[in-house]
Amino acid sequence: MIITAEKAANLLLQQDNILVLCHRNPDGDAIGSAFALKKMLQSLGKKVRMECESGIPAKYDVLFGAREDDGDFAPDYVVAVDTADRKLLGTLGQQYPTVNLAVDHHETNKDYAEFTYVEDKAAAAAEVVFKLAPLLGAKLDLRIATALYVGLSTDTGCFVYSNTTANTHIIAGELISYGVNLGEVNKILFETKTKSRVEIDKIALNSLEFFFGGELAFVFLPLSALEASGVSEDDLDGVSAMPRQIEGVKVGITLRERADGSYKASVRTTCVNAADICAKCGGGGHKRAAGCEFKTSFEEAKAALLEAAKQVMDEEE
Ligand SMILES: [Mn+2]
Repeated sequence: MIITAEKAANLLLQQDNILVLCHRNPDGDAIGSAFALKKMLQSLGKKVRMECESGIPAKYDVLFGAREDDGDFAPDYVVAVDTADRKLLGTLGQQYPTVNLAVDHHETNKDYAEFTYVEDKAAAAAEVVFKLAPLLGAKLDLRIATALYVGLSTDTGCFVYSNTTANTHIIAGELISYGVNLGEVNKILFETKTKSRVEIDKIALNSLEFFFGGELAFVFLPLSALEASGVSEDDLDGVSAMPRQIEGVKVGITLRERADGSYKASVRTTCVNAADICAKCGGGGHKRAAGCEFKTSFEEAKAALLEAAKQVMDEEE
């Protein structure tokens, strides 16, 4: 059931043993918004633990001490942050079959939780959690502000994607006033590349193909290359952004092979609805960034993606 920010805050205020989950293969927004919500609720005297199927990447520990021992207790209330679909919780979705509250910014949220609070115009879940703070009566501090800033800057590509609004900047400005170390945060998030990421960039550029008069760029990352490079999910997100940086490209598709034989597509667009393309293949996401999965052959997955993209590009013309 869809609820308002006020109702979501009231539900949280009634609980004392809370588990905060975020989606597997978490990005800066998933970790930042889940961590910030946890710290806010802890500051109100509640017992709160944060969990993520694939763990918390080390860089978020460097940024705001994201890895900490929250203690082991049986939660009475389960909250999922930045997670549009129960499936994205991975094994935690089976371990905690009832999600009591979802706090999200995905237009495509499946309303899988008992209560769902979505701000679908928000650029990041961090914006949504920021809005909850005064309603909870929780004060921000440097760590919470840094976590929320990391969420905002991750989902807006450092405030350049078209989801960035005046409100995003107003919130960022307030967060910065807590003393967020912008130089360090932005270097870690947007400048530093791992060596394995550079290896994958080489593979990606070599595999690049153009379709539909150069309006669609397609990249394939075979499992052998992914395993040889030791690249992380986080790195792969950066690779996916590359095809649409090319002049004239409206749709960039990165298809990668996974260890179980399935394929994962990341669709990034400049002016075509990426969520619509992925919805035709059973996936979803945002207007400019979406994803879907295939349990078919590579050729079938590629053909389905090209067909879906063509349909949406034609419809929007
Ligand atoms: Mn997000």
